[in-house]
Amino acid sequence: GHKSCALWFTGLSGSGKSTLVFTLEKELHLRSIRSYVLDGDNIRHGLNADLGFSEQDRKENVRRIGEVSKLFVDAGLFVLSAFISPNEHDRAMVRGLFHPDDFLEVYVKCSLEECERRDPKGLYKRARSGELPNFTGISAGYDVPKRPDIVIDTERLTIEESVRLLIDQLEKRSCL
Ligand code: GGZ
Repeated sequence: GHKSCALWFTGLSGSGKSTLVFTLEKELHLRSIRSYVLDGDNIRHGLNADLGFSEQDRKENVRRIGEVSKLFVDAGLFVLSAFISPNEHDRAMVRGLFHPDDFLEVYVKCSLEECERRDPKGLYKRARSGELPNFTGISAGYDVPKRPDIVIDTERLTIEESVRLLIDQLEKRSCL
C-alpha cells in the first residue's frame, strides 16, 4: 500500500480549490492511490449542516473537518480537504493533529479581484449588495497563509501545471 496523507486546500471562494482537488483526485486515481475529497458539498450539507458562517461556526467547521481528515489518514487514505478555512490559528490547530510528514497545507492563491471577476455562483455580487453577510474577502477576513507547504497561483498556472506541481511535491515528500 501507499503512504496516506492529508492535503489541506485553503483559499478564497472562487480561487479554484474544488477544480484543483477533483482534478488531483483523478490523477491520484490513475496512480492507484485511494483518495477522498472533503468539500462543502459533502460536509456542510451533512455533518456540519448545523453550522453557518459566523467566526465561531467557521472555527467549528474547520475543527470537525480536521478531525474527519485525520480519521481518513488513519484509515490509510489520501484526503483532499477544500475549505476557505480563513483563520490562521484554526489551520494551525488542524496541522497539529497530524504527524508533520502526513500533512500539507496548500494555499490556492488568487486575488480577490480575480475571484470576484470569476464569481461562478454570483455570491460576490450578492455579498456586495449586502444580501450575503460575513462573506470572505468582502465583509469577513481571510488570513493569507504565512508558511504554506505549497502555493498554487491559479491566476498564472493552468490546471494541468497546478496538478503537476502538486504531484511533484508529493513525490518529493515521499507521499507517492
Ligand atoms: C464565504 C460562503 C459564504 C460566506 C456561503 N462566506 O464558492 P463556494 O460558495 O462554493 O464556497 C464557499 C463556501 C465556503 O464554505 P467553507 O466551509 O469552505 O467556509 S469556511 O472554511 O470559512 O468555514 C461559498 C459558500 O460556502 N458561502 N456563504 N458568508 N463563503
